[in-house]
Amino acid sequence: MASLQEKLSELLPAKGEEIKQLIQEYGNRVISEVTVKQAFGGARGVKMLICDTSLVEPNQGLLIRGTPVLDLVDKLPEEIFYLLLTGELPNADALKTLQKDLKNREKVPQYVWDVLDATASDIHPMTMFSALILIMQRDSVFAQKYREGIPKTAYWEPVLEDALTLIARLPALAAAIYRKRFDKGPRIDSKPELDWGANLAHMLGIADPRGEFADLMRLYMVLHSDHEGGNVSAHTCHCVASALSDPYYAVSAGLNGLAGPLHGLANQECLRFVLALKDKFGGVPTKEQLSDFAWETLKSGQVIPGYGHAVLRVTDPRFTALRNFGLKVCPDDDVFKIVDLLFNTIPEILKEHGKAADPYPNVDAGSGALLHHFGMKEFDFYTVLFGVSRSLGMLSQLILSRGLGEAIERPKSVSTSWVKEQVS
Ligand code: HAX
Repeated sequence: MASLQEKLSELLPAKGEEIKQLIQEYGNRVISEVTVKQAFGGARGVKMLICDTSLVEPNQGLLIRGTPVLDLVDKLPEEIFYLLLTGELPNADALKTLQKDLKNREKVPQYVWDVLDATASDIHPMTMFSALILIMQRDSVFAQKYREGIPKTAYWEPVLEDALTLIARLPALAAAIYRKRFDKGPRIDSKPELDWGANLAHMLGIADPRGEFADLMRLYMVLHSDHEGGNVSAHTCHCVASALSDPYYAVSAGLNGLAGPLHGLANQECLRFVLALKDKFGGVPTKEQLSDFAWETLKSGQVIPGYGHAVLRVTDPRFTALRNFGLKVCPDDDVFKIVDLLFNTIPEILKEHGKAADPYPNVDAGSGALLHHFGMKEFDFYTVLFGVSRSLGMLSQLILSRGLGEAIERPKSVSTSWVKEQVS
């Protein structure tokens, strides 16, 4: 059975050679330029990062290694991790090997539980999640091997070790945070026979007689896994790891970016918005009521959460996947109905409002309603689930970065007066 380690040992040298040649032949060719607006505007659209795991096409949405995400919705998150890293879906043997490897690494050390048990229970779940990952830095094989002086060409191997251990432990960490933070009772032990996503569902302890919540967790983990290299979480993780900080430091940092309201926290803002609508109108509003509410929100200077995107210019296919799931599993749920009504109303309003470059729903517009349907009503927790999934992408990108010997990030900054001089 070929392991992920063996597969990468095969792939990385050829890829490294391809990049070396590209730099040798075309190292001075220009692939992007930066306008003043971009320099002050979050470097939007500036092509200055390499990411081979996935691509976000403005008119198509997320492609994982070239495959549209909507064609991957029936895959397991473990398969997606393998795909992100290698460019291929694993065959049955390779999947089994990866799943076994993850099972062998999933036990969270007691010192981590001691830290969780000692934290105040009103700390935000994302803070707990990021902190526990940071605490596990103590176990970093990469940090240890680096101290021992391994060669640069071998960096990726202990990074992969750390990544697999981290991924294996994330479901138990997330579930334990949920149970502690929201008084759900003691931690639930992992079940050896369950796949990674179903095990997360099991350890969260949500009642799931039909296995639909486990299906949702698998889907959720697939959809949120990666979104190319420039989003705040992936880019932060990449930047921190480029200093050869180990995966625990880097993923914890990436998650701190994910915790922002314009990024991963948007899913909880979205549900808050939907529930505010439901409260105000005592159920599903009419299209007119919803439209008035949306205009009030916009006129008060707030954004409509779950709508708009820095790159996308169409309905996010990840939203479509979640909506399809909702239409199958909970079409009559009031909260889901409001999400659907927003989908049919907001784009026209945002077009008329005339500001948002993308008036369509992003992934965060629908995910909260589905979690809410299954009784997970603690929306402060939602970004943790996003984080478990996004770690798959951040870590694949990180392993490849080390495997391909990428340099420390150090773009040049300039002052406002320098810009003024340039343009005058
Ligand atoms: N409602 C109202 N106004 C919006 C808007 C929305 N949903 N989306 C964008 N705009 C406004 C912006 O605030 C901006 O206004 P100003 O010129 O006054 O500053 C203007 O439209 C242009 O912005 P943009 O170029 O379309 O969008 P950006 O690339 O700057 O920002 C955001 C993209 C996702 C941050 C933005 O669309 C937004 O705030 N959306 C709502 C929050 C949200 O859903 N975030 C989740 C994004 C998905 C994600 O990354 N998840 O992790």
